[in-house]
Amino acid sequence: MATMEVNVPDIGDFDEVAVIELLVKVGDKVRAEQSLITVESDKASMEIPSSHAGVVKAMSVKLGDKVKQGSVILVLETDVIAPAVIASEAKQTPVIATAAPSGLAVTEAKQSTGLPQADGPRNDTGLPHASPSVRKFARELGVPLNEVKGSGPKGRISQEDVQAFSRAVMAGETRTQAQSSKAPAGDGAGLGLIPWPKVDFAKFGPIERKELGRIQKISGANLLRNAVMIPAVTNHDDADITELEAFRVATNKENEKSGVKVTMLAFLIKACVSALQKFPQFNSSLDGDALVYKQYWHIGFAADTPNGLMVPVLKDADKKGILQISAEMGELAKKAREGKLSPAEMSGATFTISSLGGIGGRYFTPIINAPEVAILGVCRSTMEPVWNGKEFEPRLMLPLSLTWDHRVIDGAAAARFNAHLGQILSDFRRVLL
Ligand code: CAO
Repeated sequence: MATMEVNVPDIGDFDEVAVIELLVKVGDKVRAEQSLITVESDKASMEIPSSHAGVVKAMSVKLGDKVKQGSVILVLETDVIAPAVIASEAKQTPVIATAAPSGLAVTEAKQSTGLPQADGPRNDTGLPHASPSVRKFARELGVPLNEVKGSGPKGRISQEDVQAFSRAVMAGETRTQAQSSKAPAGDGAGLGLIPWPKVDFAKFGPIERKELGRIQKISGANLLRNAVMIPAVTNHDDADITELEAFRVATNKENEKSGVKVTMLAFLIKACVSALQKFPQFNSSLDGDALVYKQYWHIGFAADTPNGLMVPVLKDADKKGILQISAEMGELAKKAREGKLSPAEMSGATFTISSLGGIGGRYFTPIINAPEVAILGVCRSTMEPVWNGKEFEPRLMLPLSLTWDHRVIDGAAAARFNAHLGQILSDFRRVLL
Protein backbone atom coordinates (compact mmCIF):
# COMPACT_ATOMS: atom_id res chain seq x y z
CA MET A 1 0.00 0.00 0.00
CA ALA A 2 1.27 3.46 -0.89
CA THR A 3 -0.14 6.87 -0.17
CA MET A 4 -0.32 9.63 -2.69
CA GLU A 5 -1.66 13.14 -2.97
CA VAL A 6 -4.36 13.96 -5.48
CA ASN A 7 -4.03 17.49 -6.77
CA VAL A 8 -6.20 19.99 -8.57
CA PRO A 9 -5.42 19.54 -12.28
CA ASP A 10 -5.24 22.26 -14.88
CA ILE A 11 -8.52 24.16 -14.51
CA GLY A 12 -8.10 26.34 -17.51
CA ASP A 13 -8.57 30.06 -17.19
CA PHE A 14 -9.42 30.04 -13.52
CA ASP A 15 -6.84 31.19 -11.03
CA GLU A 16 -8.39 30.47 -7.67
CA VAL A 17 -11.71 28.74 -7.14
CA ALA A 18 -13.73 28.01 -4.03
CA VAL A 19 -14.50 24.51 -2.83
CA ILE A 20 -18.29 24.41 -2.65
CA GLU A 21 -18.86 20.72 -2.19
CA LEU A 22 -16.99 17.73 -0.79
CA LEU A 23 -18.14 14.65 -2.65
CA VAL A 24 -16.08 12.13 -0.66
CA LYS A 25 -14.92 11.75 2.94
CA VAL A 26 -12.14 9.97 4.84
CA GLY A 27 -12.52 6.22 4.54
CA ASP A 28 -14.42 6.35 1.22
CA LYS A 29 -13.33 4.01 -1.54
CA VAL A 30 -13.00 5.98 -4.77
CA ARG A 31 -12.64 4.93 -8.36
CA ALA A 32 -10.27 6.58 -10.78
CA GLU A 33 -12.20 9.44 -12.45
CA GLN A 34 -14.73 9.64 -9.62
CA SER A 35 -15.58 13.22 -8.66
CA LEU A 36 -13.93 14.31 -5.41
CA ILE A 37 -14.92 17.93 -4.90
CA THR A 38 -16.88 20.65 -6.64
CA VAL A 39 -15.24 24.03 -7.03
CA GLU A 40 -16.85 27.24 -8.18
CA SER A 41 -15.65 30.49 -9.64
CA ASP A 42 -17.92 33.46 -10.25
CA LYS A 43 -18.72 32.03 -13.70
CA ALA A 44 -18.75 28.30 -13.40
CA SER A 45 -18.55 25.26 -11.20
CA MET A 46 -16.46 22.16 -11.81
CA GLU A 47 -16.16 18.70 -10.45
CA ILE A 48 -12.60 17.56 -9.91
CA PRO A 49 -12.09 13.87 -10.59
CA SER A 50 -9.67 11.50 -8.91
CA SER A 51 -6.60 10.52 -10.88
CA HIS A 52 -6.40 7.14 -9.14
CA ALA A 53 -8.48 4.56 -7.38
CA GLY A 54 -7.96 4.03 -3.67
CA VAL A 55 -9.22 4.81 -0.17
CA VAL A 56 -9.39 8.38 1.11
CA LYS A 57 -6.85 8.63 3.94
CA ALA A 58 -7.12 12.38 4.64
CA MET A 59 -8.99 15.34 3.21
CA SER A 60 -6.74 18.34 2.58
CA VAL A 61 -9.53 20.79 1.73
CA LYS A 62 -12.72 21.88 3.42
CA LEU A 63 -15.78 23.75 2.24
CA GLY A 64 -15.01 27.36 1.36
CA ASP A 65 -11.28 26.80 0.82
CA LYS A 66 -9.75 28.47 -2.20
CA VAL A 67 -7.77 26.12 -4.42
CA LYS A 68 -5.83 26.38 -7.66
CA GLN A 69 -3.92 24.07 -9.99
CA GLY A 70 -1.62 21.86 -7.92
CA SER A 71 -3.46 22.30 -4.60
CA VAL A 72 -3.70 19.04 -2.71
CA ILE A 73 -7.30 17.82 -2.51
CA LEU A 74 -6.76 14.71 -0.46
CA VAL A 75 -4.42 11.88 0.35
CA LEU A 76 -5.24 8.53 -1.14
CA GLU A 77 -4.11 5.10 -0.06
CA THR A 78 -3.60 3.15 -3.23
CA ASP A 79 -1.85 -0.06 -4.12
CA VAL A 80 -0.66 0.88 -7.58
CA ILE A 81 0.97 4.06 -8.77
CA ALA A 82 1.53 3.27 -12.40
CA PRO A 83 3.76 5.80 -14.13
CA ALA A 84 1.43 5.78 -17.12
CA VAL A 85 -1.48 6.77 -14.92
CA ILE A 86 0.50 9.53 -13.28
CA ALA A 87 1.41 10.83 -16.69
CA SER A 88 -2.23 10.94 -17.66
CA GLU A 89 -3.00 13.01 -14.58
CA ALA A 90 -1.83 16.13 -16.29
CA LYS A 91 -4.34 15.58 -19.06
CA GLN A 92 -7.34 15.53 -16.75
CA THR A 93 -9.88 18.18 -17.35
CA PRO A 94 -12.62 18.89 -14.88
CA VAL A 95 -16.28 18.90 -15.71
CA ILE A 96 -17.30 22.51 -15.98
CA ALA A 97 -20.65 24.07 -15.25
CA THR A 98 -21.76 27.48 -16.32
CA ALA A 99 -24.86 29.54 -15.99
CA ALA A 100 -26.17 30.06 -19.49
CA PRO A 101 -27.21 33.54 -20.58
CA SER A 102 -30.78 32.29 -20.88
CA GLY A 103 -30.80 31.88 -17.14
CA LEU A 104 -31.12 28.09 -17.32
CA ALA A 105 -28.55 26.09 -15.43
CA VAL A 106 -26.65 24.15 -18.05
CA THR A 107 -23.62 21.91 -18.08
CA GLU A 108 -20.45 21.97 -20.08
CA ALA A 109 -18.45 18.77 -20.15
CA LYS A 110 -15.09 19.98 -21.39
CA GLN A 111 -13.38 16.64 -21.33
CA SER A 112 -13.59 14.26 -24.26
CA THR A 113 -14.07 10.97 -22.43
CA GLY A 114 -13.75 9.16 -19.17
CA LEU A 115 -14.80 11.82 -16.71
CA PRO A 116 -17.76 11.27 -14.41
CA GLN A 117 -21.24 12.19 -15.43
CA ALA A 118 -22.41 12.61 -11.85
CA ASP A 119 -25.61 14.42 -12.59
CA GLY A 120 -26.71 12.46 -15.62
CA PRO A 121 -26.40 13.37 -19.26
CA ARG A 122 -24.82 16.69 -20.10
CA ASN A 123 -24.97 18.52 -23.33
CA ASP A 124 -22.25 20.96 -24.16
CA THR A 125 -22.92 22.90 -21.01
CA GLY A 126 -22.29 22.28 -17.34
CA LEU A 127 -23.22 21.32 -13.86
CA PRO A 128 -26.36 22.90 -12.53
CA HIS A 129 -25.94 26.09 -10.61
CA ALA A 130 -26.90 25.44 -6.99
CA SER A 131 -25.54 25.95 -3.49
CA PRO A 132 -23.90 23.02 -1.68
CA SER A 133 -26.87 22.69 0.66
CA VAL A 134 -29.28 22.49 -2.28
CA ARG A 135 -27.05 19.92 -3.95
CA LYS A 136 -26.98 17.89 -0.75
CA PHE A 137 -30.75 18.21 -0.42
CA ALA A 138 -31.23 17.01 -4.03
CA ARG A 139 -28.82 14.11 -3.48
CA GLU A 140 -30.70 13.01 -0.38
CA LEU A 141 -33.99 13.00 -2.30
CA GLY A 142 -32.41 11.34 -5.32
CA VAL A 143 -33.38 14.29 -7.51
CA PRO A 144 -31.19 14.62 -10.61
CA LEU A 145 -30.17 18.24 -10.26
CA ASN A 146 -29.27 18.71 -13.90
CA GLU A 147 -32.90 18.09 -14.80
CA VAL A 148 -34.23 20.73 -12.41
CA LYS A 149 -35.05 24.12 -13.84
CA GLY A 150 -33.63 26.86 -11.61
CA SER A 151 -35.81 29.84 -10.88
CA GLY A 152 -33.09 32.00 -9.34
CA PRO A 153 -30.77 34.52 -10.97
CA LYS A 154 -28.77 32.96 -13.82
CA GLY A 155 -30.92 29.87 -13.41
CA ARG A 156 -29.67 29.11 -9.90
CA ILE A 157 -31.57 26.18 -8.42
CA SER A 158 -33.18 26.72 -5.04
CA GLN A 159 -34.45 24.19 -2.52
CA GLU A 160 -37.99 25.11 -3.63
CA ASP A 161 -37.09 24.23 -7.23
CA VAL A 162 -35.90 20.79 -6.12
CA GLN A 163 -39.07 20.28 -4.07
CA ALA A 164 -41.26 21.38 -7.00
CA PHE A 165 -39.44 18.97 -9.33
CA SER A 166 -39.83 16.13 -6.87
CA ARG A 167 -43.55 16.87 -6.44
CA ALA A 168 -44.06 16.96 -10.22
CA VAL A 169 -42.38 13.56 -10.62
CA MET A 170 -44.47 12.07 -7.83
CA ALA A 171 -47.64 13.46 -9.39
CA GLY A 172 -46.66 11.93 -12.74
CA GLU A 173 -46.52 15.38 -14.34
CA THR A 174 -42.94 14.94 -15.42
CA ARG A 175 -40.40 12.12 -15.72
CA THR A 176 -36.74 11.97 -14.90
CA GLN A 177 -34.44 10.95 -17.73
CA ALA A 178 -33.79 7.68 -15.88
CA GLN A 179 -37.51 6.95 -15.78
CA SER A 180 -37.86 7.77 -19.44
CA SER A 181 -35.05 5.43 -20.38
CA LYS A 182 -36.86 2.61 -18.59
CA ALA A 183 -40.26 3.46 -20.02
CA PRO A 184 -41.97 0.80 -22.10
CA ALA A 185 -40.71 1.06 -25.64
CA GLY A 186 -44.22 1.25 -27.01
CA ASP A 187 -44.82 4.84 -26.06
CA GLY A 188 -41.54 6.09 -27.52
CA ALA A 189 -40.81 8.12 -24.38
CA GLY A 190 -37.61 6.16 -23.70
CA LEU A 191 -36.28 7.24 -27.07
CA GLY A 192 -37.09 10.87 -26.48
CA LEU A 193 -39.59 10.74 -29.34
CA ILE A 194 -42.72 12.80 -29.64
CA PRO A 195 -45.85 10.91 -28.54
CA TRP A 196 -47.62 8.55 -30.92
CA PRO A 197 -50.38 10.46 -32.79
CA LYS A 198 -53.78 10.08 -31.21
CA VAL A 199 -56.48 10.27 -33.84
CA ASP A 200 -60.20 9.82 -33.45
CA PHE A 201 -60.57 7.73 -36.61
CA ALA A 202 -64.35 7.53 -36.17
CA LYS A 203 -64.48 11.21 -36.97
CA PHE A 204 -63.49 10.39 -40.54
CA GLY A 205 -65.60 7.31 -41.23
CA PRO A 206 -66.87 4.01 -39.82
CA ILE A 207 -64.31 1.86 -38.01
CA GLU A 208 -64.02 -1.51 -36.27
CA ARG A 209 -61.58 -2.05 -33.39
CA LYS A 210 -59.96 -5.48 -32.86
CA GLU A 211 -57.41 -6.26 -30.18
CA LEU A 212 -54.03 -7.59 -31.38
CA GLY A 213 -53.56 -11.31 -30.85
CA ARG A 214 -51.17 -12.64 -28.22
CA ILE A 215 -48.56 -13.66 -30.80
CA GLN A 216 -48.81 -10.35 -32.59
CA LYS A 217 -48.19 -8.55 -29.31
CA ILE A 218 -45.17 -10.71 -28.45
CA SER A 219 -43.61 -10.58 -31.90
CA GLY A 220 -44.39 -6.86 -32.19
CA ALA A 221 -42.46 -6.08 -29.01
CA ASN A 222 -39.53 -8.21 -30.21
CA LEU A 223 -39.52 -6.67 -33.68
CA LEU A 224 -39.61 -3.15 -32.26
CA ARG A 225 -36.67 -3.82 -29.93
CA ASN A 226 -34.67 -5.42 -32.74
CA ALA A 227 -35.47 -2.64 -35.20
CA VAL A 228 -34.52 0.06 -32.72
CA MET A 229 -31.47 -1.50 -31.12
CA ILE A 230 -29.64 -3.08 -34.04
CA PRO A 231 -27.72 -0.90 -36.48
CA ALA A 232 -28.96 -2.97 -39.38
CA VAL A 233 -28.06 -2.71 -43.05
CA THR A 234 -29.61 -4.67 -45.92
CA ASN A 235 -27.73 -5.83 -49.04
CA HIS A 236 -29.81 -6.89 -52.02
CA ASP A 237 -28.58 -9.36 -54.59
CA ASP A 238 -29.82 -11.87 -57.15
CA ALA A 239 -28.94 -15.52 -57.52
CA ASP A 240 -29.26 -17.46 -60.75
CA ILE A 241 -31.29 -20.54 -59.81
CA THR A 242 -32.12 -21.75 -63.33
CA GLU A 243 -30.40 -25.12 -62.96
CA LEU A 244 -31.36 -25.51 -59.32
CA GLU A 245 -35.04 -25.00 -60.11
CA ALA A 246 -34.83 -27.67 -62.84
CA PHE A 247 -33.22 -30.01 -60.31
CA ARG A 248 -35.91 -29.18 -57.73
CA VAL A 249 -38.70 -29.96 -60.19
CA ALA A 250 -37.00 -33.23 -61.17
CA THR A 251 -36.48 -34.18 -57.53
CA ASN A 252 -40.14 -33.57 -56.75
CA LYS A 253 -41.13 -35.75 -59.70
CA GLU A 254 -38.88 -38.56 -58.51
CA ASN A 255 -40.23 -38.31 -54.98
CA GLU A 256 -43.86 -37.77 -55.91
CA LYS A 257 -44.99 -40.80 -53.95
CA SER A 258 -43.10 -39.93 -50.77
CA GLY A 259 -45.46 -37.06 -50.01
CA VAL A 260 -42.50 -34.76 -49.36
CA LYS A 261 -42.44 -31.63 -51.50
CA VAL A 262 -39.15 -29.82 -51.93
CA THR A 263 -39.39 -26.04 -52.21
CA MET A 264 -36.61 -23.52 -52.85
CA LEU A 265 -36.50 -22.82 -49.13
CA ALA A 266 -34.91 -26.20 -48.37
CA PHE A 267 -32.06 -25.43 -50.80
CA LEU A 268 -31.73 -21.97 -49.32
CA ILE A 269 -31.33 -23.42 -45.84
CA LYS A 270 -28.57 -25.71 -47.04
CA ALA A 271 -26.88 -22.92 -49.03
CA CYS A 272 -27.05 -20.61 -46.00
CA VAL A 273 -25.38 -23.24 -43.81
CA SER A 274 -22.51 -23.33 -46.29
CA ALA A 275 -22.22 -19.51 -46.24
CA LEU A 276 -22.48 -19.44 -42.43
CA GLN A 277 -19.67 -21.96 -42.17
CA LYS A 278 -17.50 -19.92 -44.54
CA PHE A 279 -18.32 -16.65 -42.73
CA PRO A 280 -18.72 -17.68 -39.07
CA GLN A 281 -19.41 -14.18 -37.78
CA PHE A 282 -22.86 -14.49 -39.39
CA ASN A 283 -23.52 -17.44 -37.09
CA SER A 284 -22.52 -15.56 -33.95
CA SER A 285 -24.19 -13.45 -31.26
CA LEU A 286 -23.03 -10.42 -29.36
CA ASP A 287 -22.57 -10.95 -25.64
CA GLY A 288 -21.42 -7.68 -24.11
CA ASP A 289 -18.03 -6.96 -25.62
CA ALA A 290 -17.58 -10.53 -26.87
CA LEU A 291 -18.82 -12.46 -29.88
CA VAL A 292 -20.14 -15.96 -29.28
CA TYR A 293 -19.45 -18.14 -32.32
CA LYS A 294 -21.85 -21.06 -32.45
CA GLN A 295 -20.60 -24.36 -33.76
CA TYR A 296 -24.05 -25.57 -34.62
CA TRP A 297 -26.27 -24.43 -37.46
CA HIS A 298 -29.94 -24.15 -36.49
CA ILE A 299 -31.91 -22.21 -39.07
CA GLY A 300 -35.11 -20.40 -38.18
CA PHE A 301 -37.66 -19.75 -40.92
CA ALA A 302 -40.48 -17.22 -40.71
CA ALA A 303 -43.87 -18.83 -41.14
CA ASP A 304 -47.04 -16.93 -41.85
CA THR A 305 -49.82 -18.32 -39.66
CA PRO A 306 -53.42 -17.27 -38.96
CA ASN A 307 -52.22 -16.15 -35.52
CA GLY A 308 -49.33 -14.09 -36.82
CA LEU A 309 -45.66 -14.53 -37.56
CA MET A 310 -43.93 -17.56 -36.01
CA VAL A 311 -40.34 -18.69 -36.44
CA PRO A 312 -39.88 -22.47 -36.12
CA VAL A 313 -36.28 -23.63 -36.01
CA LEU A 314 -34.82 -26.38 -38.12
CA LYS A 315 -32.10 -27.86 -35.92
CA ASP A 316 -28.71 -29.14 -37.15
CA ALA A 317 -29.37 -28.20 -40.76
CA ASP A 318 -25.71 -28.95 -41.55
CA LYS A 319 -26.28 -32.65 -40.82
CA LYS A 320 -29.44 -33.05 -42.93
CA GLY A 321 -30.13 -33.61 -46.60
CA ILE A 322 -32.61 -31.63 -48.71
CA LEU A 323 -35.37 -34.25 -48.42
CA GLN A 324 -35.11 -34.46 -44.65
CA ILE A 325 -35.02 -30.66 -44.37
CA SER A 326 -38.12 -30.43 -46.58
CA ALA A 327 -39.99 -33.04 -44.54
CA GLU A 328 -39.11 -31.40 -41.19
CA MET A 329 -39.91 -27.94 -42.52
CA GLY A 330 -43.32 -29.17 -43.69
CA GLU A 331 -44.05 -30.56 -40.22
CA LEU A 332 -42.84 -27.45 -38.42
CA ALA A 333 -44.82 -25.14 -40.74
CA LYS A 334 -47.96 -27.24 -40.18
CA LYS A 335 -47.49 -27.11 -36.41
CA ALA A 336 -46.93 -23.36 -36.64
CA ARG A 337 -50.18 -22.85 -38.54
CA GLU A 338 -52.04 -25.00 -36.01
CA GLY A 339 -50.48 -23.10 -33.10
CA LYS A 340 -48.88 -26.31 -31.83
CA LEU A 341 -45.19 -25.39 -31.87
CA SER A 342 -43.43 -26.06 -28.58
CA PRO A 343 -41.05 -23.42 -27.16
CA ALA A 344 -38.14 -25.79 -27.93
CA GLU A 345 -39.18 -25.85 -31.59
CA MET A 346 -38.92 -22.07 -31.71
CA SER A 347 -35.62 -21.59 -29.92
CA GLY A 348 -31.92 -21.93 -30.59
CA ALA A 349 -31.78 -20.44 -34.09
CA THR A 350 -28.40 -19.14 -35.21
CA PHE A 351 -29.69 -17.50 -38.42
CA THR A 352 -33.14 -16.92 -39.90
CA ILE A 353 -34.61 -16.99 -43.39
CA SER A 354 -37.78 -15.13 -44.20
CA SER A 355 -39.15 -16.37 -47.52
CA LEU A 356 -41.93 -14.60 -49.34
CA GLY A 357 -41.14 -16.62 -52.44
CA GLY A 358 -44.49 -18.37 -52.41
CA ILE A 359 -46.27 -15.01 -52.30
CA GLY A 360 -44.33 -12.54 -54.43
CA GLY A 361 -42.44 -9.27 -54.30
CA ARG A 362 -38.92 -8.29 -55.30
CA TYR A 363 -36.88 -7.28 -52.26
CA PHE A 364 -37.60 -6.31 -48.68
CA THR A 365 -35.68 -5.44 -45.55
CA PRO A 366 -36.20 -8.16 -42.95
CA ILE A 367 -35.63 -7.36 -39.28
CA ILE A 368 -32.90 -9.35 -37.52
CA ASN A 369 -34.15 -11.84 -34.97
CA ALA A 370 -31.98 -10.94 -31.95
CA PRO A 371 -29.63 -12.20 -30.64
CA GLU A 372 -28.85 -13.43 -34.13
CA VAL A 373 -26.80 -11.02 -36.22
CA ALA A 374 -28.20 -11.55 -39.70
CA ILE A 375 -31.32 -12.63 -41.56
CA LEU A 376 -31.96 -13.51 -45.20
CA GLY A 377 -35.09 -12.30 -46.94
CA VAL A 378 -36.07 -14.12 -50.13
CA CYS A 379 -38.68 -13.09 -52.69
CA ARG A 380 -40.21 -14.70 -55.73
CA SER A 381 -37.89 -15.79 -58.52
CA THR A 382 -38.57 -14.42 -61.99
CA MET A 383 -37.28 -15.22 -65.45
CA GLU A 384 -35.05 -12.35 -66.57
CA PRO A 385 -32.83 -11.55 -69.52
CA VAL A 386 -29.23 -11.89 -68.32
CA TRP A 387 -26.24 -10.85 -70.47
CA ASN A 388 -23.86 -13.79 -70.88
CA GLY A 389 -21.15 -11.83 -72.68
CA LYS A 390 -22.60 -12.44 -76.13
CA GLU A 391 -26.33 -12.23 -75.77
CA PHE A 392 -29.20 -11.98 -73.36
CA GLU A 393 -30.23 -15.32 -71.98
CA PRO A 394 -33.42 -16.10 -70.06
CA ARG A 395 -32.35 -17.02 -66.50
CA LEU A 396 -34.40 -17.65 -63.39
CA MET A 397 -33.26 -15.06 -60.88
CA LEU A 398 -33.95 -15.22 -57.14
CA PRO A 399 -33.96 -11.90 -55.26
CA LEU A 400 -32.08 -12.05 -51.94
CA SER A 401 -32.04 -9.43 -49.19
CA LEU A 402 -29.51 -9.93 -46.43
CA THR A 403 -29.90 -7.77 -43.32
CA TRP A 404 -26.90 -7.73 -40.98
CA ASP A 405 -25.86 -6.17 -37.71
CA HIS A 406 -23.20 -3.58 -38.45
CA ARG A 407 -21.71 -3.98 -34.96
CA VAL A 408 -20.59 -7.46 -35.94
CA ILE A 409 -20.47 -7.55 -39.72
CA ASP A 410 -19.24 -5.06 -42.27
CA GLY A 411 -20.44 -4.34 -45.78
CA ALA A 412 -17.62 -6.22 -47.49
CA ALA A 413 -18.35 -9.39 -45.52
CA ALA A 414 -22.06 -9.07 -46.31
CA ALA A 415 -21.34 -8.68 -50.03
CA ARG A 416 -19.06 -11.75 -49.89
CA PHE A 417 -21.71 -13.73 -48.02
CA ASN A 418 -24.30 -12.91 -50.69
CA ALA A 419 -21.84 -13.66 -53.50
CA HIS A 420 -21.05 -17.05 -51.95
CA LEU A 421 -24.73 -17.77 -51.54
CA GLY A 422 -25.29 -16.84 -55.18
CA GLN A 423 -22.48 -19.17 -56.31
CA ILE A 424 -23.91 -22.09 -54.34
CA LEU A 425 -27.43 -21.51 -55.62
CA SER A 426 -26.26 -21.26 -59.22
CA ASP A 427 -24.23 -24.46 -58.92
CA PHE A 428 -25.21 -26.52 -55.91
CA ARG A 429 -22.24 -28.87 -56.32
CA ARG A 430 -20.21 -26.12 -54.64
CA VAL A 431 -21.79 -27.11 -51.31
CA LEU A 432 -19.49 -30.11 -51.43
CA LEU A 433 -16.32 -28.04 -51.83
N1 CAO B 1 -39.74 -18.18 -56.05
C1 CAO B 1 -40.77 -18.70 -56.76
N2 CAO B 1 -41.63 -19.58 -56.23
C2 CAO B 1 -41.45 -19.95 -54.96
C3 CAO B 1 -40.42 -19.46 -54.19
C4 CAO B 1 -39.54 -18.54 -54.79
N3 CAO B 1 -38.52 -18.00 -54.11
N4 CAO B 1 -40.51 -20.00 -52.96
C5 CAO B 1 -41.57 -20.80 -52.97
N5 CAO B 1 -42.14 -20.76 -54.18
C6 CAO B 1 -43.31 -21.53 -54.60
C7 CAO B 1 -43.23 -22.95 -54.13
O1 CAO B 1 -42.47 -23.73 -55.02
C8 CAO B 1 -44.67 -23.32 -54.14
O2 CAO B 1 -45.07 -23.52 -55.48
P1 CAO B 1 -46.18 -24.62 -55.89
O3 CAO B 1 -47.39 -24.30 -55.08
O4 CAO B 1 -46.35 -24.43 -57.35
O5 CAO B 1 -45.60 -25.93 -55.54
C9 CAO B 1 -45.37 -22.05 -53.66
O6 CAO B 1 -44.44 -20.99 -53.93
C10 CAO B 1 -45.71 -22.03 -52.18
O7 CAO B 1 -44.59 -22.34 -51.41
P2 CAO B 1 -44.74 -22.39 -49.83
O8 CAO B 1 -44.85 -21.02 -49.32
O9 CAO B 1 -45.84 -23.33 -49.48
O10 CAO B 1 -43.42 -23.11 -49.35
P3 CAO B 1 -42.05 -22.52 -48.92
O11 CAO B 1 -41.22 -23.67 -48.55
O12 CAO B 1 -41.50 -21.59 -49.90
O13 CAO B 1 -42.37 -21.68 -47.59
C11 CAO B 1 -43.20 -21.20 -45.42
C12 CAO B 1 -42.83 -22.29 -46.42
C13 CAO B 1 -43.73 -21.81 -44.18
C14 CAO B 1 -41.96 -20.37 -45.10
C15 CAO B 1 -44.22 -20.29 -46.11
O14 CAO B 1 -45.41 -20.98 -46.29
C16 CAO B 1 -44.51 -19.02 -45.38
O15 CAO B 1 -45.17 -18.99 -44.36
N6 CAO B 1 -44.00 -17.91 -45.92
C17 CAO B 1 -44.22 -16.60 -45.38
C18 CAO B 1 -43.06 -16.17 -44.52
C19 CAO B 1 -43.26 -14.77 -44.06
O16 CAO B 1 -44.35 -14.36 -43.70
N7 CAO B 1 -42.18 -13.98 -44.08
C20 CAO B 1 -42.26 -12.62 -43.77
C21 CAO B 1 -41.82 -12.40 -42.39
S1 CAO B 1 -41.73 -10.72 -42.08
O17 CAO B 1 -43.26 -10.38 -41.77
